[in-house]
This record gives sequence, C-alpha cells and structure tokens, in this order.
Amino acid sequence: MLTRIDHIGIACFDLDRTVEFYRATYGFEVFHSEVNEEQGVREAMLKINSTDDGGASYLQLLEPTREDSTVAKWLAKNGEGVHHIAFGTADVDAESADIREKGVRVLYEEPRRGSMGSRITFLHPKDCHGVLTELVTSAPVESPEH
Ligand code: MC0
Repeated sequence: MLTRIDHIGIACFDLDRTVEFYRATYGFEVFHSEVNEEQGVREAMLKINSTDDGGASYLQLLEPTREDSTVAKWLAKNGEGVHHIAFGTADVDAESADIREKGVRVLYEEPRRGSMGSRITFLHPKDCHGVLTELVTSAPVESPEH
C-alpha cells in the first residue's frame, strides 16, 4: 500500500539559493541534507508535516553534482521545476513487484539507497502519464537507548 506523499522532488541550479527562497518565502527549514553520489545530486529535505503512517512529507530540493546525472540532463532540457513525486510505502519491494506486474517499467531490479537511508526505486515517466514516480521505504527509526 502507498500511504503518503513522501516528497516532491524539485530540480534547481543552485541549492543554497533555492533553500533560501523556501526559507524566506514560506518559513521552511532544512531538516536534512546530503550528497548522493550514485544519483548525482546534492539535496536538501524540507519537512512539511508528519503523516499518520509514521512517516512524513517533504520537499526535496535537488542540485546536480555532475553533468551526466539525470537531474542535470533534465535541467538542461526543462529548466528548474518539479522533477518527480515520491510515494511512501512500508514495503518498496512488494510495491515494485505489484506495479511491475501491471506492466509499468520499474527502473531498478533492486531498490537503491535514497535520502536519509531510505530504499527507493523509480517508475518510468512514460508509463505514468509523464510523471517520474518514485517509491520510498524510509529507514527504520532508531529506538531510543535506555
Ligand atoms: C525524463 N523524462 C521525464 C523526466 N526525465 N519526464 C518527466 N519527468 C522527468 N523527471 C522524459 C524525457 O523528457 C524523455 O521524453 C524521456 O523521459 C526519456 O528521457 P531522457 O532525457 O532521454 O533520459 P533517459 O531515458 O536517459 O532517462 C530518463 C529516466 C532517468 C527517467 C530513465 O531520468 C532516470 O533513471 N530517473 C530515475 C533516477 C533519478 O531521476 N534520480 C534523480 C533523483 P521524450 O518525450 O523527450 O522522449 S535522486 C532522488 O530523488 C533520491 C536521492 C531520493 O529521492 O532519495
């Protein structure tokens, strides 16, 4: 089951300036930032709200780290804007298998590492009415030490 909008991915040319726009205009602060070399992005996660499935919804601002990355290629063609949407699920493996059975191209054989230790995969935008769609299972929350 897909239980939340985990995030909306927004491609930008300059991460710091875009973060500042979201802070100054809406008051959203950076919850987490990291570089994902495999995906070729530097990213900032802005938490919008927690969700009743125990997860949360974020805006994910993405700046490419190299010219051959998917985000750099997309920016060169389209300019800045919404790059993908991501749905959260407790079981990305099961969801991927179900959706693949329905004839939608799932881009990875096995889920890969996403933001904050999550496991992610993508569905081909041409099979999803033009929307690059990501499936996310968040990393388990560490239980507090006693
Ligand atoms: C490409 N297309 C898109 C699109 N990217 N359509 C909607 N939204 C997008 N974001 C369209 C192109 O316009 C083109 O259509 C067709 O798909 C083929 O695209 P291409 O430019 O020729 O590029 P390909 O085929 O080499 O790659 C497209 C593909 C790729 C979707 C397979 O971008 C990919 O593997 N994406 C998944 C990984 C990713 O995007 N990572 C960055 C976020 P026309 O009509 O012109 O043929 S990483 C992330 O988000 C992580 C860190 C996280 O959430 O934790």
